[in-house]
Amino acid sequence: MPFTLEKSIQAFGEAKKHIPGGVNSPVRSFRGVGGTPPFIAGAAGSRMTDIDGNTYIDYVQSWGPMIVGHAHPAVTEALREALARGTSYGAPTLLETELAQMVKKAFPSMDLVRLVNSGTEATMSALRLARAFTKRSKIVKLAGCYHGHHDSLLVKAGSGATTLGIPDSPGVPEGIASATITVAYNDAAGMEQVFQQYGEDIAAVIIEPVPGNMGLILPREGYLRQVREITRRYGAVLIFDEVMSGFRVAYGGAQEFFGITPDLTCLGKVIGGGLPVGAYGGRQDIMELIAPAGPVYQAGTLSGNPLAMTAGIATLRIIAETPDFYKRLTEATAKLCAGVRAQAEKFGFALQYHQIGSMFGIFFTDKPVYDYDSAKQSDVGAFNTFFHAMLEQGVYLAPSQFEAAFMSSAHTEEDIQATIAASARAFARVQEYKAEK
Ligand code: KE4
Repeated sequence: MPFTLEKSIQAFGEAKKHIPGGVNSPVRSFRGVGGTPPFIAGAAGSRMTDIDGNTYIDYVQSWGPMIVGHAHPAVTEALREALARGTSYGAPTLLETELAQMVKKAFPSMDLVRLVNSGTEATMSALRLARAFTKRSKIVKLAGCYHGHHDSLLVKAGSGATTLGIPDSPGVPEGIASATITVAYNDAAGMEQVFQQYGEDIAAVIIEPVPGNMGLILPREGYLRQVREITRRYGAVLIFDEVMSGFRVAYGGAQEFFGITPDLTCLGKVIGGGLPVGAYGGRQDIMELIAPAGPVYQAGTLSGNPLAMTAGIATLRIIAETPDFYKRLTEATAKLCAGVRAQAEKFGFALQYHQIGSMFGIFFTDKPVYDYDSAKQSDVGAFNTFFHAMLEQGVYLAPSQFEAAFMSSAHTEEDIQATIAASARAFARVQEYKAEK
């Protein structure tokens, strides 16, 4: 059946009449890569099917949550049973305690855990908490890291590397943006310089220990340890935003993988199994400031929702009960990357391949990528050409050079081989693109 997006094109036109940009989250609009986003009709395992009947091997997985694959029978069965007991009570349930205990088991740095509805809520609340705990107002974020859409973090670097932030979106007040300092990732000297200049006023550093929002970037040897040492020396709270890396890089996230203990951790995505869940947690002496235990207010109508808890518990249980879950997932991811790399090298493309656990990313540049500026050197046109050539062959990658891709335990050897074969034809298209440039 020839590849067509005819029905999605119509659906996108209709959606734009009712929803800004036709989507409920900007990156889904394909604005980064051009073209029309397929409207998805359903998904199972490693595959998604759109309303035109095209089927895709899915490496986006709802941007991370679907690590055991779409519509896993154990998850859907647990949800079916939970549905019969109602959808939300606005009152405590045993499920919330169970999920919190599972999270604490995987993340021993989290003495207490508060469940919320999104990663944005988790990071927003963690920052408020860090400011309350330290009685300081400034925060440090890393250029290219994304932590959700709350005002304090929709900020970009000012003119110099260590100047106070300026808004990265209309609607963010200067006063809030200027309390956020942006530093380059993988630059410990720059972090040290910021603390020498503002250290006594810095409440927290919030960092994606393994950034997945500027493409997948890996920390240099010792970098995270240096950040931990600097924040401890100045009494600033170290917040690991593991919304994406948590249960992805390892069961215990990047903090387990690299052996670093943050003061607070933010989670999301996988712990909801595809339903809306976020979480933040960490040191008892900090978390006990959170209402109603303490004075720092944070609340949510649907926080700890029984359906979301059910999907998260079922997902984490599958992971915990599958022998060598991460070993096999990491090996499958490495096999895919090696196969794609071999195809690229046949065309003489020296691209950058990053992989850790079940996360991977390819940068269309022959130069090393270690932070946001170097990531922006990538040939976005080449990536976009590759993206669409893969999509038309039934491989669904993240619609942006500056996102990460994900492998799930539902992906098969056949999926991997089909993806590698599709990449050969996609690189041929990239070669044509380069010849026409
Ligand atoms: P949400 O509010 O979207 O649940 O989480 C925000 C967030 C926080 N921290 C990290 C490290 C994240 O990656 C995210 C959200 N990730 C994006 C993908 N780049 C979600 C996709 C989207 O925005 O639609």
